[in-house]
Amino acid sequence: MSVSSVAHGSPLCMVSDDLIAEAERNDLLAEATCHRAQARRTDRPDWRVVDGQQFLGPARFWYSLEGPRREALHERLEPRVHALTGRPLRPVQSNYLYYEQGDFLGLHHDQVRCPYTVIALLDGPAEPLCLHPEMVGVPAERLSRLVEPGGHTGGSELSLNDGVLVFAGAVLPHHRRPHRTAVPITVVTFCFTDQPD
Ligand SMILES: O=C(O)CCC(=O)C(=O)O
Repeated sequence: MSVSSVAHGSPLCMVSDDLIAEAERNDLLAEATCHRAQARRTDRPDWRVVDGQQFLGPARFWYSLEGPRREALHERLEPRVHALTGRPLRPVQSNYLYYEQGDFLGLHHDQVRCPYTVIALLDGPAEPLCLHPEMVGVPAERLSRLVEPGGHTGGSELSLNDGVLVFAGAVLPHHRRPHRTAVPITVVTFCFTDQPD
């Protein structure tokens, strides 16, 4: 998928091969690797709804909010994301995510305050992220009836090996299937908001 559908005049999903430079990616991987040992665990056996709209399905993975280099890149991404999406946005939250064998991220939305999320693969044999354009606009309580134990199935597969994903994660439900191999993967995510400080 390169560019895709458009919702309310804004692109739902884009893949960029130059949003993050190779040197920046290597720098992030080095930082993510440093923080791996202190990463925190998300282990959410059930779904829940946040802010009345954000659906969060079951999930199991490690994450780290540490990382000044990631935060500095988040700031530098702002004009690049503006150029891509046509919208002035402000960096709010970013994370390193680590998936080991069996870890997954079930069907979910990103935070309501973030019209765009940027996701890049830093390391490892990642399977595709699965996007669900057919579920845009489906209310959270209806998504809850679609929850499957251990993640989810279906969706349009998007390989993070093709580039950096810039997408409307707050409205476009997505999931990552359980990671199958013993070699872990490391992912970085950056959220951008249009809300005032
Ligand atoms: O695991 C991934 O590739 C993306 C993580 C994700 O979906 C998210 O942070 O919302």
